[in-house]
Amino acid sequence: MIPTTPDSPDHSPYDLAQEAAARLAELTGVASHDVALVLGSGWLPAVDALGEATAEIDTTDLPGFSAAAVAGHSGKIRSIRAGERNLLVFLSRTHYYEGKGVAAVVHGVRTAAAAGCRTIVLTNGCGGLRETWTPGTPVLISDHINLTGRSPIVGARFVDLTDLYSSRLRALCREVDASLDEAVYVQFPGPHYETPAEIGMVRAIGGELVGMSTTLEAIAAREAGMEVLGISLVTNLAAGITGEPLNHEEVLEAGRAAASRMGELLGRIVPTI
Ligand code: 8IG
Repeated sequence: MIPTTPDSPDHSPYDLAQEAAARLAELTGVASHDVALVLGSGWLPAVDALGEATAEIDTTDLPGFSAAAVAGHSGKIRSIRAGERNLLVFLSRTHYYEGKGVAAVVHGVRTAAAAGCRTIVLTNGCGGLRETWTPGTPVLISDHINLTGRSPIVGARFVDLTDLYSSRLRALCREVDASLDEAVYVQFPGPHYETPAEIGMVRAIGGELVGMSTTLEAIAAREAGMEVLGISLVTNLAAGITGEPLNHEEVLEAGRAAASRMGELLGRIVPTI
């Protein structure tokens, strides 16, 4: 069980991440990693385009991780050697809606930071509000609105979130693929999808991507001093836009169908960052 305050004297979430990183180094044989990636719904098949795996471990072999709960998310961490860099790839994440607490949601991010990563790529599958985004369209996250009402940070630590989603990394992505759009990502707590009225609210507040992840991780990454890139895969139009109900299987299928494009995209972006 992860303590919820960093003030608990002998075992803060930051200490637990240090322990996880030390065990990760032992199990992978890689002393330090450079770039972390978190793969969301639909992104898993893209991992093979990143390079050769030097090790793959179960998240549950590291202190502080519990078992993955969602179909389409496997609880594994892969260490990949890509050119001169060591990539640390989380094939799944802990979602806020699992109810394990905010510290559990960001434990992977803090472990990546403790393992040496200075850059993190947060991916997700999400709903889109722009009708031109057919299922399988990748979109860069330009900023976020966190509707969980929670923070991964506890106590008087006032972390700046200006340019949270690095404009430098976004520009690099657009050099690789000039067709990439950018939009504001809105995180709802989930696990239910939105009502059409809630999607109307998202539009009114300036959001065009809706999902159940990423924002708390991005905040924890910034707190840890990492540069953050966020990429959403729009797997469905948001509720009420098409008039059809949302279906989790269709969402997974759109991800599978987009896998080769996402693999190519990540495979071209990661070497540039
Ligand atoms: I994939 O339409 C996926 N995840 N909140 N809304 C929310 N999360 C999602 C959606 C969606 N699609």
